[in-house]
Amino acid sequence: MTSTVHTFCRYCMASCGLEVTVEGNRITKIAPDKQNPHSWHDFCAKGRTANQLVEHPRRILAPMRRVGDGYVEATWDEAIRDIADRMNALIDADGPDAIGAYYGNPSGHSSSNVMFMSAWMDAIGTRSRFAVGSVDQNALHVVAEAMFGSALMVPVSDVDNCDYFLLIGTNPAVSAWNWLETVPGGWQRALNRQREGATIVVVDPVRTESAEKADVHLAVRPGQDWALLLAVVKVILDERLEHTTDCRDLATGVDDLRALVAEADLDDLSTRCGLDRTVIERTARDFATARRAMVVTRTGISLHAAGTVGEWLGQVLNVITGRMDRPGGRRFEPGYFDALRLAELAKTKPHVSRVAGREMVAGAHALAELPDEILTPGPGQIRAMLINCGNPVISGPDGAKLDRALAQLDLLVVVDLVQRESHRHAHWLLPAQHWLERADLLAFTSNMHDEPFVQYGAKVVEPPPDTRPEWRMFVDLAIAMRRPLFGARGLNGFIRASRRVAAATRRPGLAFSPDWLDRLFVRMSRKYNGRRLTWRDLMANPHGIVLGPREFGHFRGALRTADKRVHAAPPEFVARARELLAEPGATAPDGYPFQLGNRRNRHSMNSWLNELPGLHRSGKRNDVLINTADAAELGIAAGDRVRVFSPIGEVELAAVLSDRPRRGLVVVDHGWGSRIFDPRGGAEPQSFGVNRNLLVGDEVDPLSQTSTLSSTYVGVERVDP
Ligand SMILES: Nc1nc2c(c(=O)[nH]1)N[C@H]1C(S)=C(S)[C@@H](COP(=O)(O)OP(=O)(O)OC[C@H]3O[C@@H](n4cnc5c(=O)[nH]c(N)nc54)[C@H](O)[C@@H]3O)O[C@H]1N2
Ligand SMILES: Nc1nc2c(c(=O)[nH]1)N[C@H]1C(S)=C(S)[C@@H](COP(=O)(O)OP(=O)(O)OC[C@H]3O[C@@H](n4cnc5c(=O)[nH]c(N)nc54)[C@H](O)[C@@H]3O)O[C@H]1N2
Ligand code: SF4
Ligand SMILES: [Mo]
Repeated sequence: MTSTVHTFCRYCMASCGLEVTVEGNRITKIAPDKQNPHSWHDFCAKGRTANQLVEHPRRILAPMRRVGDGYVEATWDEAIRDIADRMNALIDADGPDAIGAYYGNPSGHSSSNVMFMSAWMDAIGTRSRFAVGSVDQNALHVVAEAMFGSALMVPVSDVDNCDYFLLIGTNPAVSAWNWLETVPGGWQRALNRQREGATIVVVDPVRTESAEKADVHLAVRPGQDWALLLAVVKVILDERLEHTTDCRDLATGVDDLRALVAEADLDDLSTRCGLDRTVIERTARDFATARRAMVVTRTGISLHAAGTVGEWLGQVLNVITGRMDRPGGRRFEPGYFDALRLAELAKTKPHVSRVAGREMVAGAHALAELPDEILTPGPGQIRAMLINCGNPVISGPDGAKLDRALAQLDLLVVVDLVQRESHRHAHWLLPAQHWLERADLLAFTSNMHDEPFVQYGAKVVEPPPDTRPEWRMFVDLAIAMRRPLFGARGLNGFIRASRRVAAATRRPGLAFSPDWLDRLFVRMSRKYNGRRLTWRDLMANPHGIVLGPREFGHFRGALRTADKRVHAAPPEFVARARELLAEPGATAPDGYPFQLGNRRNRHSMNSWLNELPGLHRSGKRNDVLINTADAAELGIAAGDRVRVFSPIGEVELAAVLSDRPRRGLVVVDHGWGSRIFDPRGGAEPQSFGVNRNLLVGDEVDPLSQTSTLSSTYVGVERVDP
């Protein structure tokens, strides 16, 4: 029997609407859902081939326990019992921090995963929490918290009304317009605006696919956007080009900004960022005087030591030139559900890490600290880890050190679809479910859509019988460990009672599931046209519902700062900027004259779709992109084997010569070099390309604790054949 299901893709925040054809329980076709009123416009080959991961030949299909060098299948009862007993024994001996946990990017695309993982971490009381934010968007959280009062307050881009786009450290032509916002077809829409006369400026050390189409490409020195942005702010404030009303009424701290820029010298900043002073001045004037404009910042800024300062100054530009909450600028979308409020309730207690002595950011410690927290003996040492939706050996810094650390754990539990590099030492592999096998209603991201929109992400096929959703694993684990979910007494008993009732009455719907919370959040929804959203509305509209027009005027009221103003100059950011100004300009250390840049591929998703045949030609690897003039000096020709090395590691790849990267920058795609193991069949691991993060050390941006994945200095040499 053939049926059609409408849902949306949960690989990236573009959240493309999908029309999926199913025969029996098998997906035969995935196409864009052109009846989706909001979000199908970025539809790409990753979404089109998403069934390949569902049917991955090496997929983990039942809990698997390590025995010697291999794995054997076990029941869920055995798995949960064994993990619970071993974790409880470690907690009894060493305290709760002996149990560490890491959650990666895909966990955020599920409505229940992170919530119940947090419930479980709260249950056991561990503070050994690590998350993908420290290799991605922590700077955004830190800046949003300090300036707007909530780490989750992320203004969205009003692309269709913008006349001047200043895009910094982002390549939307490849990555889609997404970080913590969903702007469907954002890049195409920006190009449409360009055809209507808008200007697109791309700031990137590489002439990317996006930079190619831009009106202006500013090839900034890697890691020095803060200097460029400070210079732009300086020109605007010195020349009195700011938006006087917003600087007086909406924001506080503009005088502190004035004091800061008075100490900076334009020529010095220009030297630091490697861009001509006249170009900076022109950019500042054009941006400030454009009718409608926005700054958009992304991972190209955040993955550097000055990432938070860069992210902050990007938002400062939006604020001081009157772009917040105005057409063509950055708007606050309230969403159908108040995620900011929930985030306040779910706030993690502050904690200082044992070895590095650093605070948590956005509820977790930095991934860069994880190896030492495992390797350093003493009270609080991590002895067991749970990795949920993550591949931190590939995605995080110094993968070799993390791999060594993971190897020495008493217990490593992995929750994933496939066993990858970070999972090779796992004692237990717990089989998760693909988003095509589950329903999601993403209340937490409802204020990240660029128009008021909601869609119930329907389940398309039934999951393999012995796989489970993550929330269920966390609930069962907490119950088996006899530790109260969310740290709230009574909840475990309630869930168990609901399961007993469901079993006795043979009505599985009576057993607790996160579906209940989704329904509750819908019941709490904001009113549109005088009425609240209902569950029935959602079910009756499988393509999703545009709840109303884009509204302006919600920003001020949504601010969570005590004085309801934007804090334009949080003291810790100003102090850090002064520190950066006092440091001499960045210079390469002896023997490592190049900086290691980074790229994404349209057909890869971080470290996890590279092996799928529908996405990459067979034998596809990552290579190293070298500026043609640099290559000539090094005696490297196209196709040569090249060694790229840093003080902590080396990798070998084929050279591709190009004038796209700035001189002094070599670029290697991230996410490659992850082996794919075969726990069921026992076949040899497969591997594609090399992991460029093996070259990255544990340096972090001190304000956001984000790893400096895009600043590493490396040497480059030809490998003699
Ligand atoms: N050099 C460099 N490094 C980077 C970046 C960069 O730009 N440059 N980018 C960074 C960024 S932005 C990110 S987000 C991180 C990503 O870092 P991570 O999130 O740690 O790693 P991923 O590569 O996304 O791996 C995700 C894992 O989740 C599994 N998975 C997929 N769906 C599900 C699911 O529904 N349930 C479960 N349980 N598992 C699932 C996949 O099989 C895969 O093993 O990498 C960061 N690392
Ligand atoms: N196809 C595909 N799409 C994706 C993903 C994917 O893996 N594949 N990942 C998704 C995820 S998890 C995320 S977080 C987003 C990320 O979305 P983006 O942040 O747009 O990611 P990138 O395409 O890596 O673009 C980052 C750009 O920053 C540039 N850059 C590096 N260093 C600097 C610098 O110092 N200054 C400036 N100005 N630029 C610099 C790089 O050259 C690169 O072009 O993409 C999402 N979309
Ligand atoms: S992976 Fe592709 S299809 Fe899926 S949401 Fe992102 S852009 Fe859309
Ligand atoms: Mo990311």
